Amino acid sequence: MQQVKVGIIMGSQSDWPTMKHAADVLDELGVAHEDRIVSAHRTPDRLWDYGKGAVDRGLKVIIAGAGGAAHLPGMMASKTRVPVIGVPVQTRALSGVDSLYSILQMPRGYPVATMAIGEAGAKNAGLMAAAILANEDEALAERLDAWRAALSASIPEVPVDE
Ligand code: RP5
Repeated sequence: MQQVKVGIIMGSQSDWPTMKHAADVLDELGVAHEDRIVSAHRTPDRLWDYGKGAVDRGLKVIIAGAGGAAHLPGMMASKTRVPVIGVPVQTRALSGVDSLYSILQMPRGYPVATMAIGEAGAKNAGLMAAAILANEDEALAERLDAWRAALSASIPEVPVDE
């Protein structure tokens, strides 16, 4: 079985429809991942244990998605040196701008690589994680190059009336 190198964590079950876009693109690229609910506010001990064990368990990238007062990515970045990619989940009250600012404005010293709000951000987080791993994995690099070429080829040159 493939060693799991990507951890996808999220603050709530309600984040999964967004974070699934990260999982799906990793599946497409043949990258093993684990998916967990880890909440900064509701399960702080779980967050701490996850961050503490991340290096020893062989995780190379953590994708962390949360909404509202989205402290999960930043807290995880404070607990482990495994790179954290943050995904701001779109919220009803403030459309995800709250999530974005909560994740983006880290104090110097503990970076989080922050993606766009919502599904596009989650998908890009998966692609970013794959790109990081592809630096040390030639077969994955080839699959990622092919994925990017296919996307490029799917874009028509001339617009049509719909
Ligand atoms: C955050 O609060 C979660 O990341 C989620 O985006 C948001 C709302 O959570 P639920 O009330 O839907 O569980 O911690």
